[in-house]
Amino acid sequence: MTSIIDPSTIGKPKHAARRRHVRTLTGYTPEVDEKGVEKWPRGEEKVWKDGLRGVDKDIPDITKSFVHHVQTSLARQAYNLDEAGAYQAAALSARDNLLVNWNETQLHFNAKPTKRAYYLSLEFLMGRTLDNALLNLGLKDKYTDGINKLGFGLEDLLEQERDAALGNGGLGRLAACYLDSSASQELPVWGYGLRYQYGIFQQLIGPDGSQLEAPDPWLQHDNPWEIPRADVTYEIRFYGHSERVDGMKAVWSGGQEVLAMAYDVMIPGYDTKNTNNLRLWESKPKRGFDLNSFNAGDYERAVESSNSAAAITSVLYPNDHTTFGKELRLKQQYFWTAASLSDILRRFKNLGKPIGEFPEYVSIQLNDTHPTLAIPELMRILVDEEDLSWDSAWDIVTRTFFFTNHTVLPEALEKWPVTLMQQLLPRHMQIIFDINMIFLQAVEKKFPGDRDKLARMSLIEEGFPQNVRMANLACIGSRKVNGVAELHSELLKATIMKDFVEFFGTDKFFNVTNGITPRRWLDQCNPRLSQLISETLKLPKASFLKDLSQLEGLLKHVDEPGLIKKWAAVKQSNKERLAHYVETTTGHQINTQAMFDVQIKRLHEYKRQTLNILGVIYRYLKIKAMTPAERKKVNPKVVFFAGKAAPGYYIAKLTIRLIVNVARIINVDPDTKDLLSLFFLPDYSVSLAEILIPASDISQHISTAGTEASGTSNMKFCLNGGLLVGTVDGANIEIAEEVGEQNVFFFGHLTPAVEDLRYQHMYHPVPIEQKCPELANVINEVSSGRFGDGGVYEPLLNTIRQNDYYLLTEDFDSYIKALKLVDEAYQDRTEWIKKSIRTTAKMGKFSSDRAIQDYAQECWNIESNKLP
Ligand code: NBG
Repeated sequence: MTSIIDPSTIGKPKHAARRRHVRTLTGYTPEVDEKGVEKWPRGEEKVWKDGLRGVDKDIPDITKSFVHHVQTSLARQAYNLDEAGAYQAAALSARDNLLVNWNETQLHFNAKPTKRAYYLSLEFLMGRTLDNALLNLGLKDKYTDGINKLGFGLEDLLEQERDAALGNGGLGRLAACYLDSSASQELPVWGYGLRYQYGIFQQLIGPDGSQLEAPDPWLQHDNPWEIPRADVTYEIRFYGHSERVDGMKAVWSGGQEVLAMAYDVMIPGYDTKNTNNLRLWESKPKRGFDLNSFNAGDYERAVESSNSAAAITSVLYPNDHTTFGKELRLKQQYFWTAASLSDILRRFKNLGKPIGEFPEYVSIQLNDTHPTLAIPELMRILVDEEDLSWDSAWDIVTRTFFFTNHTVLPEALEKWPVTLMQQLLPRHMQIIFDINMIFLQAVEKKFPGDRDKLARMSLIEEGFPQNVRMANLACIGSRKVNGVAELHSELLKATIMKDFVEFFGTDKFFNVTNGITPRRWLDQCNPRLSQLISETLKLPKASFLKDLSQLEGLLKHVDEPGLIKKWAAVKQSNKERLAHYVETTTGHQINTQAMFDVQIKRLHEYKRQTLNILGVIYRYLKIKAMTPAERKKVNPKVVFFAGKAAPGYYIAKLTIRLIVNVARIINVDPDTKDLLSLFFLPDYSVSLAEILIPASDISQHISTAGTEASGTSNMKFCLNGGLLVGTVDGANIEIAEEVGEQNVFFFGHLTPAVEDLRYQHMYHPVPIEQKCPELANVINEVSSGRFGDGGVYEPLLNTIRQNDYYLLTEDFDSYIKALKLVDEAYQDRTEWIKKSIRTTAKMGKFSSDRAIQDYAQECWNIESNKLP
C-alpha cells in the first residue's frame, strides 16, 4: 500500500514558504548591488532604522527599559513587584543591551570570511550572569543608581539570580572563563554545549551529616540569558545500520532520529561591543508524539519515544574524574557533537569556499575526551556525504581538531564498550575501526614487530568487553594535544601519551597553563580590592582587568604603610561578608579576627580533603591538651570546606560526613571553640566561591603530587591576596615560580617519589603506628567514635591504613609542619600582608586572557577582530 502523505511533511505547516533572506539565523549577511553597495533587504530602510534600538547609555534609558519590562514582559506593576520580579526586569533590560551588541557582532563576523574557533565542552559552569553583563557592558554604576531610583538595591537583585551550573568543577568553570576571555579579546570563538534541564545537583546535608542530593531545576523561572532558536534545528540519528557502498564509504540509515534545537547565550566581552555566542543544544522528539497509539488509548506508548528524545539533554552527569559507562552519556556526547558539527559546517558553507579549505576557516578545540566523537563524525560527513576520499577527509580532520587533556588519572580516561558503540553508532564504529587499522599499520611500519606498542596505541583495548579508547582517538585525530599546566603536560608526555610522542614527535604536544578571568575573579568578587589596586596604581580598572600583568606595579608599593593598612581592611571586610553569609545561612557566629583557612573543590581522594580534616582533628586534640596559658599563644583559626561528591562516590561522601560531624563536636567545645572552628558550607557553587575566595587568608591545594593537572581555584585565591599551602603539584608550581617560594607554603613528597612509595605500600607495608604515630593517633580517635558513628568511618580510614594510595601517611608530618609555618608567619601581620600584596602582584600569568592567546596562536590561528 502506498501512502499519499509524505511523512516528512507531517507536523510541518502546509505550503511552508521557502526560507527567504531573513536574519533569524546567524550566518546571513547583507546582499550587495552591482556596485558593491549594501542593499537593504526589505521594506523602507529609514523606517527600519528608526525602529532599531542602541545600547542604553543613561540612567533614564535604563529605568525606562526596566519599567517597560515590568509592565509588558512580566505583566506586573510597581504595586506588586518583588525582588525576584525586579531581578527579572533588570535582567531583561540588560539582555536587550547585550542583544544589540550580539547582533552587531554576528553580522560583523559574517560579513567577511573570518577563521573561527569553536570550543566544544560538555560543561560550562557559568555561575550568575547579571553582574558580569553589567560589568562588561560598562553599565554597572548606572544600573546601581537607576535601580535605586526604582526603590531596589542592585546587590539584592543580583542575589536573586540562580547560578547556571551546567558543569561539575574546574573543567567546566575553565570553559566559562575562556569564553569570557575570547569575547573580551574580540576573538571569533563560539562555545558549543548542552542545555541540560537539570544542572549539577543541589547538595544538602542530612541529619547524620551525609550529603544528600536534590535536582537543580535551574530553568524553573524563565532564563533571560538565552535566546531559543526554534529555527535552528538538526536531525540526529542513533542506532540503525550502516552499509558499506564502495570502499570506505557507507550509508547509515534507520534507527531513531531526534531533533537538536539551539539556544544561544550571549557572551559579552569586557569593555568592547564584541559579544560572542555560546550555543547550547536541547533534544526534542522529531515529531510530537505517536498519535495512532494515543488514539488507540495507549498513552504511555504514545509519549514513549518523545520522552526518550527529551531525556538526552535532561541532566548533567554529576561525575567528576570518573568514566561512567552509561548509554545515555554516550548519546549526549554524540547528540552534541553531531549537532555542533552540522552547525559549523553550515556556517562554513555559507562562505562559499571549497570543502578542502575547511581547516583554513575552522578550528575546533576538544575540551577533554568528551567531544571526541566529533572526529569520526566529521569523517562520516566528509566521506559519506561530501564524497571525499578517505585520505583527503583524514587530512581535513587532523588539521581541524585540537585536544586538551585535563587529567592523567587512569579512572578518568574515557572508554566505551565496542558493543555499545556498535549498536548506538554503527557507522562511527566502522570508521573508528578503519582509522585504527590504517594508524596501526603506520605504527608497525615505524616500529616493526613491537606488538606491545601496537596493543597500547590501538584505539581498541582488548578484553571483555573490548573498549574504544577515546583519549587515543582524540590524540591521533587532532593536530595538537596539550595539558593544562607545565608539570601536567610533561607527565602527559611521559605517561599516557608516551608512545604517541615517540610516534608523532614532540611538536604535536605542548602546554597551555590554565587561566582565570580577572573580571569575575577580581573585580566582581572583590570590588574593594579592585578599587584599591586602581587607586594604588593610579590606573583605571579597565587597564589591569584587560592586562593583568600590570598588577606587578603593586610591587613598588609593598612597603607603604598606607597600602598595607588599606589592604588589610579590604581583607577584613571580605571576611566579615563571609561571616555574615555563614551566620545567615547556618546561624553560627564567626570570629573574623581568626585566620580563615579554606579548601573548596570537588571531593576526591586525590585532592585529599581527608588530609585536611585529619589535620584539623590533630589541631583540635593538641589545643584540647594545652594548659590555659599555652592556649593563649594559639593562632585562632576558622576552617572552611565546601564541595560536592559524586553521588556514587562512597569514600568521598564519607569524608563529607566526617567533616560535618567533627564540626558539630569542636564548634561547641568550650575549651577550643574560640581557637578553632570548622564549617562545611553546603552546595558549593560559583557564587559561593565568589564569597569564600576573597575572604581567605590561606587556602589548601594539597593533592598527592602528580595528580592535580592544574587547579584553577589556587589562582583565584592568589589573585585575591590569599596565600597557598600546597603540594608541589599542578599549577601550584608555576604560582610559586611567579610569587617566589617564600610566599607559598609547600610540603609533601614530589612526583617522582610517588610510584616508589606506592610500590612500598603494596609490597613492604610499614604499620601506620610506626610510620606516622601522630596520624595513627588521630585515626584511632575517629575510629573510637569520638566524633560519633565510630564504625561508619572505617572504610574511609582503611584507605589510609591499607595501601594508602594517596600517600597520607607519607605527607601528614610535613603537612602539619607546613601548617605550623603558616601559623608562625601569620603572627607577623604586616609581613603577612606584604606577602599577600606580592602574591596578587604576580598573578598576571594566570589570566585566562593569556591562556586564550596561547590557544589562538598555537592552535587556532585566529586573530582579534575589532568591531567598527
Ligand atoms: C580538571 C583538573 C584540574 C584542572 C581542570 C581544568 C577534569 C577532568 N580535570 O586540575 O583536575 O584545573 O581540569 O583544566 O575535570
